[in-house]
Amino acid sequence: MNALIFDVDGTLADTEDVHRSCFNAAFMQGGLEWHWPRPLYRDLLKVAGGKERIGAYIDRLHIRESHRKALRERIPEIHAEKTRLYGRAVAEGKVPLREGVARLLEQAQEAGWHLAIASTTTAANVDALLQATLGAHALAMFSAIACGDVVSEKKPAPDIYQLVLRTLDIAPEDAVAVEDSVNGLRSATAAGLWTVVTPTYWSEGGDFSEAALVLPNLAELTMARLIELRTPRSVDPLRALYQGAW
Ligand code: XBP
Ligand code: MG
Repeated sequence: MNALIFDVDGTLADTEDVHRSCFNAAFMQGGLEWHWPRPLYRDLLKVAGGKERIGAYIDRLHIRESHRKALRERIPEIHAEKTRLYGRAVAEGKVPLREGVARLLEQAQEAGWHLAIASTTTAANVDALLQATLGAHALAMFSAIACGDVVSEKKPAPDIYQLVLRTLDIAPEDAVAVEDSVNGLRSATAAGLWTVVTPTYWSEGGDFSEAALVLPNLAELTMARLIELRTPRSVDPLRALYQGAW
């Protein structure tokens, strides 16, 4: 059996601006005078994972080491508030699925493929997004959901994809990953996966040279086309000779 493994943030939905607003709101509620405008957030996205991203930001601040240490200790509390705010925003329907996603999920199921999730984001965020966009039974559509801190090394390390492959008990050659970012692509390809990339504003312009396919969105991809692209074409020697392919 084959599997289609989806990243969440940027791939299933363009979530990052809502993440960004929730980070900013959590900073304000925590009495911190931090604000992440879009260009800064785009740069900070090079660090996968919200807690790690806050840590990277604290590391950039020109402050005393004792102050830095105190701020670092506050990361779990700040991030928990950000997660609460994000879950509420998603449940209110603020984040729709990207174009083509719902149809591709449906076609993959019809074709008898497993559906799976490999994400850096917190599990509660994934649950909230899937249920708000695909309905109450959304979680049951996926044969494996791996996210957040279940692995010690987040993307671009291959761990999260390797975990999904182990859970499904399938080889990388029998799966396809769908990603939106350089970190995600590196993670999936390091796990040996054939990867489709659909960038967003937050990830466009990255080096996607290792991707099997780069598309502006998934509206351009059908399951039939994906299966065709994945299947190594048998060469008809006579036809190849006439077409000068030898
Ligand atoms: C997504 C992320 C996430 C979100 C924030 O990466 O990096 O960290 O921005 O989520 P990917 P949390 O799409 O490559 O998995 O705050 O829950 O960590
Ligand atoms: Mg992503």
